Amino acid sequence: SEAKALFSVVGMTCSACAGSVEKGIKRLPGIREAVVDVLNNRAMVLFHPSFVNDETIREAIEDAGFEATLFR
Ligand code: 9UX
Repeated sequence: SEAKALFSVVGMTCSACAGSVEKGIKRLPGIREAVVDVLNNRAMVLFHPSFVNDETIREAIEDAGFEATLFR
């Protein structure tokens, strides 16, 4: 079944920043959907937990250049 994670993402200042985060997340296996909200500093991700987990997604956001913490 599917899992949902919400991350707090610090440092996004424009929609291109949000685009890099979204692209970085969607490159991972097992991602169903990623919605990045630059105004509220959030990233919402739906994923298949047998393929990917919260921490791997968090690291992908960091690799895109932004500090990320699991919000819920
Ligand atoms: Mo443009 Mo967003 O350089 O950092 S992608 S402000």
